[in-house]
Amino acid sequence: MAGEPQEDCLFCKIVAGQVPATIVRETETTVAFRDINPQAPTHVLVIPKAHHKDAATLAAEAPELAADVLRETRAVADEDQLDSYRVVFNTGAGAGQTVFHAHAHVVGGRGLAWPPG
Ligand code: IU
Repeated sequence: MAGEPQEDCLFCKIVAGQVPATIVRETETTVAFRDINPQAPTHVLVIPKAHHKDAATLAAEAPELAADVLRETRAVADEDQLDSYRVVFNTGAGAGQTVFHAHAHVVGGRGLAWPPG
């Protein structure tokens, strides 16, 4: 069923406390933790606690939860005192998505080029 935890999902395991992560914020519906392979001084992932495989599915199945995730990206940026930052949802393997539980990358703390690679 949409949103149910998946046994083989790494991020569901982080939500359940079964896999360690450096958690920076948690709300009733979301968790934010530092990426284990940071690409910038701030590189935090914001995920919904419920399992949705990517941002498109999340927006379609649970739009209020998608808004919660987006709101939390701002809170993460505030916590790290970032005026400028980038929010990225890699969506699909061809765009670099490797973990199929929706997540927003919050990246900042250095200059960011555009277009991205
Ligand atoms: P992607 O957009 O699906 O490629 O992002 C997945 C991210 O999850 C990637 O930046 C990894 O470094 C990160 N990550 C993590 O933070 N903790 C983990 O245990 C694993 C991946 I596996």
